[in-house]
Order: sequence, then structure tokens, then C-alpha cells
Amino acid sequence: MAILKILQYPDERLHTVATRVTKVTDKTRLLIRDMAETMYAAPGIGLAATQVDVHERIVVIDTSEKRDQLLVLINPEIIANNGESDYEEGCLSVPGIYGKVRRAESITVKALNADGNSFELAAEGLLAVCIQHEMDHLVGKVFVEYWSSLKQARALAKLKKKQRSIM
Ligand code: GNR
Ligand code: NI
Repeated sequence: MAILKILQYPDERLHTVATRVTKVTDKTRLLIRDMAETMYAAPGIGLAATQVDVHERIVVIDTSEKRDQLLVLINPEIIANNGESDYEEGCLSVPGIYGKVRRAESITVKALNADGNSFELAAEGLLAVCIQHEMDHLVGKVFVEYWSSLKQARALAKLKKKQRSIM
């Protein structure tokens, strides 16, 4: 297994649109294992392949308290959504920046699992937020891009300042 490097905003590769997985192979499963290890180590509750510079529609999520319920979504599609809610989000690619995003309150997602079998999942609360956040990564969208340009500029300035202090 391996811990992968997570791209940091404003890296332009985060804006890449991922392509569909045509066949779930051992290579796909190896990537999924590395993505899960990277997510747990970070630690985070989700990770999209885009964030580790692999531009395929693959997501790993674990919102469980004990961090023992890995959810794998390959080629995820939202087939139903209901309501609206604002949730304070963060992102491993935008460390130290937190803020609200309005999304569907509950969703039904259809995807393939790591065996390549199709399944449907109804989600609400944090899981629904996380699935939508990860699916945005797959189309090249980072959560701060929902904000006004002023709020985005402030977040970027804060990130740059933090990066300077590390170097
Ligand atoms: O670890 C994460 N926490 C989180 C908190 C609120 C809303 C979304 C998230 S996802 C994030 C991990 C990440 O960046 N996934 O892309
Ligand atoms: Ni993220």
C-alpha cells in the first residue's frame, strides 16, 4: 500500500474532468486501496481520485465514527435529490479553509462497487454532503468555488500566507 500525494488548491490539475471507469480491474482495486490508506492517514472522510492526480471517476468515503466502513463509488451518478441544506465544509486539498456550501439535503446515488457491481444508496446528513463534495472533485470543482469571488480571494490569501510560513 502507499500514501499518495494530495494536490493542493489552487493546483490547476484539480480542475480536470475525470473520465468514466470502463472496467473495474485489479489495477482499479490497487488504486482504491491506496486512496483509502491516504484518506485514513490524512485523516479525512472522503477522497476523490482527482485529488491524487488520477482522473478517473473513483471516490472513497468513510463517515463512520469507528472509521471501519469504507464506501467505494465508481462512476457515481445522483439519481434523485431532495431539499437543501448548508453545511460547513473542509477539503484535504484546501487545508485550513472552512465554510458553508448549500447542497441537496438527501440524495440517492447509483455507482459500481470495487467488484464492479452496480448498487444504489440513499444518503442524508454528512454522508450526502460528502458524496456531493467528492463528485464535484470528479468534474473539477472545489468547494470554495461556490463562494463569492471576494470570499474565494480571502481564502486564497490565507492559503498563500500559510504556505509561506511553512517554507
Ligand atoms: O475530510 C473531509 N471532511 C469534510 C468535511 C465536511 C464536508 C466535506 C468534507 S470532505 C473532506 C475530505 C476531502 O477533501 N474530500 O474531497
Ligand atoms: Ni475535497
